[in-house]
Amino acid sequence: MKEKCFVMIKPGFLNYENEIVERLNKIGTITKRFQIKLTDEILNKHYEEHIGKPFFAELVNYMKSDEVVGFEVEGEEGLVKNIRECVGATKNPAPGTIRHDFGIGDVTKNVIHASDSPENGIKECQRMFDYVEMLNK
Ligand code: IDP
Ligand code: MG
Repeated sequence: MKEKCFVMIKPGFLNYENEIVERLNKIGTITKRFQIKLTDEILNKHYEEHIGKPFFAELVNYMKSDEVVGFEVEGEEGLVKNIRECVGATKNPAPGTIRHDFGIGDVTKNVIHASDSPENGIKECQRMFDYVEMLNK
């Protein structure tokens, strides 16, 4: 079964887009891209599972502070797992991962987002690219 993953370069790290794309291209195929500043409304949906957690306000404030770059990545079974491995852990990412290699050792400002399951990959790509398309109408 084909999989989709939503990947997003977080504010302040867009200068690493080429290096990040090079790594993603080894795992899957980038089929869509946007560059935009996100709002509270869409971030509340995207990070819904974290509403009420102590880091939520800081996370949303950071995520809307500047432009992000979003990608839809497509690939074969295992795509989402392989992208998550390439991205690295939320805390203390290992050397060789995107979060380690381009990061600044900050748990919130951790370079990149990637969907955590094939189901969420489809949902997040749909939501984000529908949103951007709606803005462009
Ligand atoms: P993930 O991005 O590795 O999937 P999640 O647990 O889904 O991690 O958390 C979403 C985002 O919230 C993280 O990427 C990070 O930016 C932020 N975050 C998660 N846990 C913490 C925390 O304990 N302190 C501060 N920020 C956090
Ligand atoms: Mg997550």
